Amino acid sequence: MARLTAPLCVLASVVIMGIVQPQPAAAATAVTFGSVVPAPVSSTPSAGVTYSLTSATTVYTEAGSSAAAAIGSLLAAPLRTATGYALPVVANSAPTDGVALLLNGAPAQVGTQGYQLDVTSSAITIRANAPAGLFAGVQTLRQLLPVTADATTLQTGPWPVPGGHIVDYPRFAYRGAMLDVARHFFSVAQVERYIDQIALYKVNYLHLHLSDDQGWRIAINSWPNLATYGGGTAVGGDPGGYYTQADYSAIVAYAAARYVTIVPEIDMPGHTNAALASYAQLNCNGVAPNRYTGTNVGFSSLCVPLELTYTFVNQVLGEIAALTPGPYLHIGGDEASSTTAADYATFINRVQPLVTAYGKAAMGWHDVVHATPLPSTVAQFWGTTTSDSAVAAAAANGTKVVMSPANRAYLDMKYSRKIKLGQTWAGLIDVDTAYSWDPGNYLAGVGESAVLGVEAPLWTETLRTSADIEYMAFPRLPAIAELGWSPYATHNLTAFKTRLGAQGPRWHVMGVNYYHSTQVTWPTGS
Ligand code: TNX
Repeated sequence: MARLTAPLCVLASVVIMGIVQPQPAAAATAVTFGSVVPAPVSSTPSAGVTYSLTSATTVYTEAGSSAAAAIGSLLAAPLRTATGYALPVVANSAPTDGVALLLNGAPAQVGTQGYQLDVTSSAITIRANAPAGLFAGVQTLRQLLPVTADATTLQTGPWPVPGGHIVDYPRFAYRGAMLDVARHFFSVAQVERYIDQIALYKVNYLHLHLSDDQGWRIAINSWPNLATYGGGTAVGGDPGGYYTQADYSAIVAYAAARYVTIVPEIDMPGHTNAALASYAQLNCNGVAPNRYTGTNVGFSSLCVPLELTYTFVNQVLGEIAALTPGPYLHIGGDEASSTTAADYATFINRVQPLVTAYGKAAMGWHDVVHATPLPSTVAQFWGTTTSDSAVAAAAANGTKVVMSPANRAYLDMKYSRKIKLGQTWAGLIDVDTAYSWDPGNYLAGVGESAVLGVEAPLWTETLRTSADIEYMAFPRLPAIAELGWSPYATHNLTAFKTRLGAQGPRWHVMGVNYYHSTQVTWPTGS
């Protein structure tokens, strides 16, 4: 298994006889106002100005806002661990000291997801128009604190934050990551760990690929065998697993508290062997296939002429919709090579209204544009070319597109031939390739206004552990996250490699297993 030797000198602590010995100052000087990922819209450092977090610091949150209070607690909890300070969270809408998370006084310009952050010698003030913006501002603040603030053990200060002024808001509304929990199953705790990691980079959607040929991963009460039988397998004969509905709801709630919306995917009509194996009556020939643990694609299809297929799909979508507060249900639709083109269109056109009847919009891999997309349907582009006439025609007709070009944004592609994890079918993707494209000006005929956002999918045929996930996601996920958040005017590969490098010591203290790409400018000596 590919593993990284962590940089040795980036930590502001050394282990002596098993005890972490804090080494002050080193990390405290490392953070600069210009090292935030994703790059803010505008950021102005105040030379010579520093705020110091101390044992007297209070976290103030907008009075009357339980959301602001909850964000304050999410900020304070890990800081208490690292600093040892009490850091009480107190309601106060007009404080004059401490760290303030306020829902008043933000510029209208930052919208509902953006924020304004001011660091003076006496206070840190984050102002937003809505809680999502406060949460985003807190993620920026975390990156302005010394690296050791992210440690999970007590560290020695000081805790300086560089002074300055940031006004920041996203370029695209949808900034996603996808985790394939079907090829390999990942526990609730593992998914939550990934949510924490993506939220740090202002990713606000997590698409969960909940079903595929190799496994069905969510309990459906009306079709119980899907999970109990269809969930029992994984690629390579590895252990399967599934989320109970309570598990899924726990993931949804954990994500929501971090301003991440879950997009559940039931992939169909292809990629359905686990379902077809679980219920013989769903098969056109009435015979259930064996369960499948290989990695081929395109061999399975729901039975399009069969009426029971739509009862099944409707009940599955109904149960998932009831557990999903987010606006999208992803219906897959990719690689349906065992479904005729006519059947494919029939199927997608029958399923889209089932989704909208539950008050949701359908998302689908961009293959769905070969059916007739409803106005609310979102197409997720996963191609490897920069032109696709069918997607362009759909976009011209109003279909919104999420950009996940496989040769840029697929986190399961290898960085280089040398690494063991991952695949190569869409090419090798190191940081340059992941970063060097413009989502709003990439696919012919799909301009900025047709692009809802970007998503970095992580398919898990070759991945089994959280360490595997992290090795593929870091450092590329922050590159895709930056393309989704930052104005293209900030796009600069050289500067990005330095900002990205500054994240390395943070990942190290957080225990994130990242790939030490030679394309990144890691801090000197790391
Ligand atoms: C293609 S991309 C797939 C998945 C695989 C992935 C591996 C897409 C919509 N389908 O079934 O897991 O390649 O990279």
